[in-house]
Amino acid sequence: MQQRGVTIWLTGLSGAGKTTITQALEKKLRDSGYRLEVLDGDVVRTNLTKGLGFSKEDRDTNIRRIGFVSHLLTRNGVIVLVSAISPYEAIRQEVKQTIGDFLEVFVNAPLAVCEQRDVKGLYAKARSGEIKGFTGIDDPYEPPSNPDVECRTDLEELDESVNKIWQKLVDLQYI
Ligand code: GGZ
Repeated sequence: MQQRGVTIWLTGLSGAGKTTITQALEKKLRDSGYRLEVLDGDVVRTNLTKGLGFSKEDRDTNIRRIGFVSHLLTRNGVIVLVSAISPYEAIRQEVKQTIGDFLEVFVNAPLAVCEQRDVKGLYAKARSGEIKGFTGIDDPYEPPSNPDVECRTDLEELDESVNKIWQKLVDLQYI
């Protein structure tokens, strides 16, 4: 199938729902026959960006590398789903400029909600000081100033979030 490449970049706090939305969107796109690739921060950190930590410098390196691979795929007609906290606005903008065909999706849930979900118990560890520099606790998260799509995962159902992104892709004629 002839298809246009685009990077769909999900940014948001740990536990906001980036991976859940990514997996649901991935299934919907695959079921419709689109070629795509998923780059999840958590997974990428075990190979492409293995060894990097969570300082600002390392996070920026992580995002630049993910952005580099996303660019290669996007320009070859692949739909790329990126799921990474990507807490810094400037580097997200840099990647957006480089890739061009790029949608920034703000996966937004209040910190209190993410902390309550605490799927992996990381917030509890961050609060107790066992993990230092945890995004939202003692490390910054800069919300997107002008996201292409915003998903309020504390207020909307998963289907609604996925459909918002889907509709944006339709409107911009990527699908
Ligand atoms: C934030 C951390 C940290 C710190 C480990 N801060 O929710 P998760 O667990 O499964 O995904 C998070 C992941 C963050 O990796 P990213 O590549 O998305 O981050 S960034 O975009 O900022 O480079 C979280 C876990 O790693 N984790 N320590 N200190 N998240």
